[in-house]
Amino acid sequence: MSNLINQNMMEAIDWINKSDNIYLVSHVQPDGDNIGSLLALGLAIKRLKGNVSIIKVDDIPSDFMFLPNIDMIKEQDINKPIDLLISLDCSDLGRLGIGKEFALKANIVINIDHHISNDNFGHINIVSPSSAATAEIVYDFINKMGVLIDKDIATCLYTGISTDTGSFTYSNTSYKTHLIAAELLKTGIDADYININLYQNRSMIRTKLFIDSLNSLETYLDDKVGLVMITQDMLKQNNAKMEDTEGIISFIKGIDSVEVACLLKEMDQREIKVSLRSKRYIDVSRICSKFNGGGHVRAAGCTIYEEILDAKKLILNEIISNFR
Ligand SMILES: [Mn+2]
Repeated sequence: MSNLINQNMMEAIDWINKSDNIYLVSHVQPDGDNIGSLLALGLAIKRLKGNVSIIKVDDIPSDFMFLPNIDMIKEQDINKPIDLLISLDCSDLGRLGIGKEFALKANIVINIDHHISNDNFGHINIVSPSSAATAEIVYDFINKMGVLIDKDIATCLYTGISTDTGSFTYSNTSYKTHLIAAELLKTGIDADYININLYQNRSMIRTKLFIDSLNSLETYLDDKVGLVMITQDMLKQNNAKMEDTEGIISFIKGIDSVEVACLLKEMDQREIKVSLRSKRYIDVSRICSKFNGGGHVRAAGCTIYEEILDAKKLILNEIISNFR
């Protein structure tokens, strides 16, 4: 860990110790890393201070309802005083959704994240792009707080790390990732139970949407680019929700010839959420930054405010130009 991060962590812990009314928040469209990080740090601060509020900014995907103390994440009253707000796994205020209002109201904002595109919006910024998951940073942070990492906290951190590394297979997985995972396993968490809940729990609705989406797979550049579009019509036909697209993009990336996997999600008629993954050499965060998005070198996203076929053309052009 760098000196600066170390120093900022100590300063952040100082603020936690001297603040009442502490709020935690993370990005909309939650994933395992942000929910795991929220609950882990929430539990740790609760141990230390007796009280903490976690702001619910979006619906929690059913995949994560098994996590201990998941009901700590709930809608909060913006009219109450906010001394300290800690944002987790979020690169900019805009991605906090309703949480942005809370952040603007807070006296102090601490920003803990691992996205390379993080714009350091906090008063204190603990941003470590070399960390595979925000949960890795939170692991160090809780240790520095002097709070014991028990089974509940470990289950949440393990979920964050496992989901953000694709079960320890993505290139962001480091020796440190495994060291932390080993320490978490040492607490006696039930990794089987976590894995079954995370990875062997796909609903039939999701499975049918999956089949449908793969039937519409398009490939470009001698199959180096694989692309799938999920429209509102497809969701309706399958009785599915947008969160049911989970897993599709990594399946496309799993095709031998594919370097860049692209998933377009029609959130609204002129609001297309684009997810990109790359395997070896294309920097997808650079592609997404052209559309005001961002993320990581091998996993990034952006939103294009066009109809889905126009959005497809725009993102494809940008992807293809990155192969030259
Ligand atoms: Mn993350």
